[in-house]
Amino acid sequence: MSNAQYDPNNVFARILRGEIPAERVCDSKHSFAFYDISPAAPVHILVVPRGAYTDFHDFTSRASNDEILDFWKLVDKISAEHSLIHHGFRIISNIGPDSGQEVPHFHIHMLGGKALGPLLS
Ligand code: IU
Repeated sequence: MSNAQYDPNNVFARILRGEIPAERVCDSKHSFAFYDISPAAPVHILVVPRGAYTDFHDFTSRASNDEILDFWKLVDKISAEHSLIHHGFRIISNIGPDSGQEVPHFHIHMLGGKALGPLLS
């Protein structure tokens, strides 16, 4: 199924194509994880699907079950390998204009490595 809304030149699409660099964390068949260039916590990892999805709703409604499972399994693997699971961590996904989503390729932020405090502060 096509997605006319998707901008194939957004920065994460370009990272996925290897056109601009990113510090890889790990990857899987359908997903890729890298460090946020401007970390908001000691550990700040972004996880993206390789497929062309603009946001969480687009991903959840159009991606295959295989892609969705692959994505969340990679998130869980990262949380274990980076010891986030032991102390706790936060997952955030900005979705659309009210959220301030900057990059229109679905991604989640994994934040941890310290006590993060209230979500909105
Ligand atoms: P947002 O949820 O779309 O607002 O988050 C975009 C994130 O992408 C933000 O935290 C940026 O620091 C991050 N980022 C990046 O890691 N590498 C880049 O080249 C660019 C943005 I542009």
